Amino acid sequence: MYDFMSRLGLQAVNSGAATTSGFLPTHGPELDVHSPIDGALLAKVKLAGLDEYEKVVGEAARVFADWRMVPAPKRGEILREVGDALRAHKEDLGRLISVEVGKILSEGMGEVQESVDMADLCVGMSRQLSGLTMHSERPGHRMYEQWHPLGVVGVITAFNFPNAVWAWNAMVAAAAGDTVVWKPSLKAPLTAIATHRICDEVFQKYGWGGVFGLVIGEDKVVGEAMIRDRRVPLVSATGSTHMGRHVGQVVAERLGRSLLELGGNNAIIIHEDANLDLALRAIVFASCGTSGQRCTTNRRLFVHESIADKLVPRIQRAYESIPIGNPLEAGTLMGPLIDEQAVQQYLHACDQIRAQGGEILTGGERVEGPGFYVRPTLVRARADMEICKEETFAPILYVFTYKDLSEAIRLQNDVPQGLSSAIFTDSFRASERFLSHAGSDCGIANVNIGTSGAEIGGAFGGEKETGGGREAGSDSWKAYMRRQTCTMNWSDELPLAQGVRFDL
Ligand code: UN1
Repeated sequence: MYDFMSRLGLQAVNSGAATTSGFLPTHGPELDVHSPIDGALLAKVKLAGLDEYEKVVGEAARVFADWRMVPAPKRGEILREVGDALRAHKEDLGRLISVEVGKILSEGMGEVQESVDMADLCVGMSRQLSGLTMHSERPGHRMYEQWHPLGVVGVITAFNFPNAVWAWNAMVAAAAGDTVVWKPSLKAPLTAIATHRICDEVFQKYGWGGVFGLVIGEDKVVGEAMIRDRRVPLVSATGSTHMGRHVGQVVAERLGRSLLELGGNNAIIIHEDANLDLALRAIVFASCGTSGQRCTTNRRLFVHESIADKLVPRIQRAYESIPIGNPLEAGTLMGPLIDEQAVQQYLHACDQIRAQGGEILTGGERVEGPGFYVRPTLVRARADMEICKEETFAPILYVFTYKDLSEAIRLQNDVPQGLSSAIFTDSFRASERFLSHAGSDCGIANVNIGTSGAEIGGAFGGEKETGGGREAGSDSWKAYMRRQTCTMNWSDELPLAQGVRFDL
């Protein structure tokens, strides 16, 4: 047990007892939580069953009735304190994320910063939930639209961003006047518990316990209950396309809303005039950062044939020297994968690559010893390799060469997923083509930066099998509210629209 874990209030969890704020069950099946760093047992967490799910969702629905009536800027004031509370715990939470999911400390802290940024953004957003006014075609009439809180928002998160992706949703939802029920990944429950505790404490202080709820349980128990629950008008889910397809279908069946942030198969195009020093750093961060376990990880690289011989060996050297190891140690750039299953999937993908005629330039194997470490893998790929169209959640990069930009853009788009994309070029024409209607088909398109590490101010999400959802900044808040169009008649007449006459 690490010191910072007790500072985050996790000792009670470790002994299997209920925590002080009583949001974890006291009985029921227990989950062992291990660190991917060395496999050490970190804690035991009691899993929620349907009873606890009922309790938390019932509470969220009850609290919603009052929370929605609090003026949005007042809701924002509470979020300001939530942001401060996260700031105060940034170091400990960042460490917990490193220990629980294996990302390097700087990325663990960066993730908490992303949540702080979300809280800050939503303080301002709470004063900007504005609708439009329209000119009525009828004299003495006025039309406008307003945005109302929606209800209980279900938030299903993945292990790889166990803190920030919840914040993308929860902060916006709370500003919008919704309440939130969080179902985190069972691969990262401790970060969820600590995050929930920090934020819930602020809400409790103002008498608003229940705005944020947490249910840690199995997909097939609490996940299924949530997606079928008509008291949950919006389910926001992050994870694999396979999971999202199921969530989307079940929620659609009851005509609920879903907001899906699913698999990516992101690519970087290196134009012939690219600054290769810049490109190299971006490629390695985007492809190896978080050990290739971001939805925004760069998985494919299209290099102009005239510069491939210069760039590819440099990437290979960087891959061969990247420091792999304990993510808490300074200097480490790649920590472990999340678990043994992830290592097996990586090894299976490497077998497929060989079977499909790909040439592994470096990597393709696990690092011997305890924990779940693998080598970053660089592949000279063939255009017809089926595996390049799939998302393998591991540090594997497929390199292709191309002759002209249209071909590169076509190949980049020729996958089922559509999350993030980038081009490296100093050419105005090339970057504009990449960003044009006939350019990248992804939700994110960058010039001279990699595919990952998006800021929260923009709307985050992607097209096609990535699910179409948009979270975090810009006008993403609209998904968390319901729009109402209002027409006001201040005249003494009752004219009908479209010139219809209906005289009694
Ligand atoms: C994810 O991997 O699910 O753009 C989210 C990024 C981060 C968020 C990634 N800000 O890489």
